[in-house]
Parts: sequence; structure tokens; C-alpha cells
Amino acid sequence: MAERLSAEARRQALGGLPGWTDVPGRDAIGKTFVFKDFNEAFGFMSRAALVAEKMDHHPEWRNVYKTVEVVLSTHDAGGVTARDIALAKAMDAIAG
Ligand code: HBI
Repeated sequence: MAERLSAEARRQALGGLPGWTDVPGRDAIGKTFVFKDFNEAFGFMSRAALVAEKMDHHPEWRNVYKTVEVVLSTHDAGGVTARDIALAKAMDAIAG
């Protein structure tokens, strides 16, 4: 089971994740993706969903039209782990 990252490790990891920030009041990281339109946004979610399933690590996300708000945390560990960092990197790669 993945271990929660220390504050320092998390800060380091966030440094390499443009647009991702701490989520206030939670041990989680978040990013809001804005796409050209709903079609692009949903295409991103479709591809990210398949990657999440393959990683067995799933996002908490909300889609309104062309915007997708993503929050990542490892429920089993009660906070941000390397799995969240990996999924964040994968999502950035998908979003392009
Ligand atoms: N996704 N984000 C997230 N956090 C989890 O703890 C998690 C998950 N997906 C699947 C999963 N855990 C299961 O493997 C465990 O609950 C058994």
C-alpha cells in the first residue's frame, strides 16, 4: 500500500506538476483543466478514465462543459501518495 508523502516530498513533486496545487483543508492535490469545448473535455476524461483503471487509481473529478476539476488523493493512505503524483503526470500527458 502506498505511503503518504511527507510535506517536503509533496512540495518537491508539485514542483514538477504545472498547475497542480494543494487542496485547501484536505491532504490532496488538485488541478482545473480547461479545454476548447465539451467534446475535448469529455475526450480527456475518457482517456484518463482508462489510464486510471489500468493504474487502479481513480480521480475525484467534476466536469462542467469544457472544464474538468480534478482532485487526487489515496483514500487507503488518507492522503497524497506517489500514486497520485503518477496519475497527475499521466493526466497532464493526456491533456497535452
Ligand atoms: N483510487 N484515488 C484512489 N484512491 C484509492 O485509495 C484507491 C483508488 N482506486 C482503487 C482502490 N483504491 C482500491 O484498489 C482499494 O480501495 C482496494
